[in-house]
Amino acid sequence: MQILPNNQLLGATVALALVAISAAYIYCTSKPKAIKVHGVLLSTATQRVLATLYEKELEFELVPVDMEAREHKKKPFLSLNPFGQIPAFEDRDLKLFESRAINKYISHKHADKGTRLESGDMKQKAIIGVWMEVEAHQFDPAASKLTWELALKPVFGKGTPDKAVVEENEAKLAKVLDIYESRLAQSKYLAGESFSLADLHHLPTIQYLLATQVKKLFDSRPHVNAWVADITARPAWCKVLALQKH
Ligand SMILES: N[C@@H](CCC(=O)N[C@@H](CS)C(=O)NCC(=O)O)C(=O)O
Repeated sequence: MQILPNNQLLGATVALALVAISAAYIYCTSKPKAIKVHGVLLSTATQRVLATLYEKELEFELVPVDMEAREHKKKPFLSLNPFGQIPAFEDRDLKLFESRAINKYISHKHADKGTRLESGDMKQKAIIGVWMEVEAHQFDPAASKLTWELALKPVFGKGTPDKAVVEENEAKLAKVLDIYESRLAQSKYLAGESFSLADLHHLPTIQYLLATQVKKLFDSRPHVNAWVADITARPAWCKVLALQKH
């Protein structure tokens, strides 16, 4: 028995399909995301985590923190990070802070998704671990001070760069970059032939410093220069930069 003529039946089927697709779209886009990053886009530590999430092709929600209102120093933010710093991270019931630890968790949990940022091989894992520590303890102290003095102080209207601090930290960073230059003459990336978290962790400060006088320290070292060009052009990193333009 035919209830509707053929063309009406087709029309009704298409309409039903459209309703179902729209409902699925609305559900997916409005569904609360399991991963939440509490932070701000100008923050280097927040950017470090976002770069990893994009490399891993994971969905997340960026929850803005009103730093001017010192929201990060008050409850309820302090329950996410008792040190009152951004970013803070939530994956359902798991709450983490410290950008590098967050990144290790993400890359471990989602080892097979998106870009491989760590290695299953013990020796390779250890080498990546060494260069992650180098970034945190050798590179970042000088790079962060220079980022603050030369790139962020002007943005926040906090006065002019302190020349002595800049000089001291340029000298420190130059020494670190000499070691990077020899390392990168041996392998394309810091921990070997593949991009890893060890490289990724450098991105936020390098990106800021490229717009300052410190760029010369990268440019003058050919292997460092090629590495910087390579890692700052990664699509995942470009997505982090694009977020800042919105
Ligand atoms: N080691 C921490 C550093 C976090 C950090 O210094 N966050 C900065 C923004 S990039 C911050 O919250 N600054 C405000 C403050 O320390 O009061 C990490 O990697 O997550």
